[in-house]
Amino acid sequence: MTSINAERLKADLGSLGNIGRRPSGGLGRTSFSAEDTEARQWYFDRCAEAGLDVTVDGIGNIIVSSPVADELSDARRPAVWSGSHIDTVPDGGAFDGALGSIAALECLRRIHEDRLALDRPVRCIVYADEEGNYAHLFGSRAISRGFSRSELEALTGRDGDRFVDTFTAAGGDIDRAANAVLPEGTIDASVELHIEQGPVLEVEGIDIGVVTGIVGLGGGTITLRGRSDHAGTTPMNARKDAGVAAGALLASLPCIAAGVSERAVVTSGIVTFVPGGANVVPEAAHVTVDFREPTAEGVAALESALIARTKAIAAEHGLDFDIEFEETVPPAPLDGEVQSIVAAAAKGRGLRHIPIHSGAGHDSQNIATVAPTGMIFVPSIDGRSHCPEEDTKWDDVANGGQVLLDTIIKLANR
Ligand code: HGY
Ligand code: MN
Ligand code: MN
Repeated sequence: MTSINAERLKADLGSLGNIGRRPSGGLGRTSFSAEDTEARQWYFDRCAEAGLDVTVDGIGNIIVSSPVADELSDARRPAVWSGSHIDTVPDGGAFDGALGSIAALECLRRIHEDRLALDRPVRCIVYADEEGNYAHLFGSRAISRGFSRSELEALTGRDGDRFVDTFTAAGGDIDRAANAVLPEGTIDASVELHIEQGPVLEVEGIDIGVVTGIVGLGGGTITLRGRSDHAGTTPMNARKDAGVAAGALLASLPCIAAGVSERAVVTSGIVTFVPGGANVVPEAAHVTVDFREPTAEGVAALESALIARTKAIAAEHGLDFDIEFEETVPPAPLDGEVQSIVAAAAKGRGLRHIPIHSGAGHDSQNIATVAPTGMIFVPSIDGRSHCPEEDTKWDDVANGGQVLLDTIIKLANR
């Protein structure tokens, strides 16, 4: 059985984890930013070092192949894909996405180095903008569902930049981006290694999570529009204060989630007041919302509840409002056969494993719409993620990498 080079995997995770490091100790590699571009160049260098071939598709996904392995396999057959992302949330951790991206590269390097003759070719992928600076799970969505040119032109990032401007400045071509959908049947099967980003595996003393499905999610921006006034001379009962209305909306989020189900979650991570003066009653408040539930009905119910609550608050405060929601990303059940192969791989390595549902969104939920797809989780220390404290034990990193390699080989030869 082929083994990963765990030391190399660990070293690569360590060096990628130094790119985009913030004073807080967290990582800031927002997609298509200078830090993300530096990380992508680092990744290209690792591929070149290993003698692997790299292409970048129309939306910026990086696709890696081994000329040696392709020579030995039937390169005309659809490929087994594995990968994740290397962009991060604004102050994120060193394992979210990076683990699955580097481990997939390590698997392809080992297949390449050992000249494994597999029945199917293997590709490792780095998906662009998984963290949704422009749209949730952007890169994998663009190759599975696609974005029209007008949709791409309407996209803006967290910092208010237009996607087309940032993307073209980073060397992207919008015409290619609008035509990035994969030809049907390109992917034979897909498997992604990822940290759990929750507490279950650690609390239950489990090594490997065999992911059964991924949560559905939606999001966007709710804008409440009032009137700017002097903070000192305007009586409280004469205001159209968008800030106070935004506060009422934020305070109602727990109740909105509980009103849908125990597993529903709603988050607002960015609130912007306009004009943003401490002594000015805000005329507008832009409130981002991210909402999730394991079922499509639950996601739809959250969206309707947020709209209804916004309408009620706007009426109560005498304000106008706008709501701009992205198209929701459907929940994805993962493939039964791939799950069994992951479970058998974990068992084969003497690792404790359980089925587990993902409350985090992943590129795999888009890829699952075009190919049989599975995911492998490893424990997160204290269940923390999307923060500088995000951490995973090196033994778990090595276990995850090995189970990923065993799974890829099994998928390629099944
Ligand atoms: O938001 C998520 O669940 C993922 O990290 N993009
Ligand atoms: Mn993430
Ligand atoms: Mn992730």
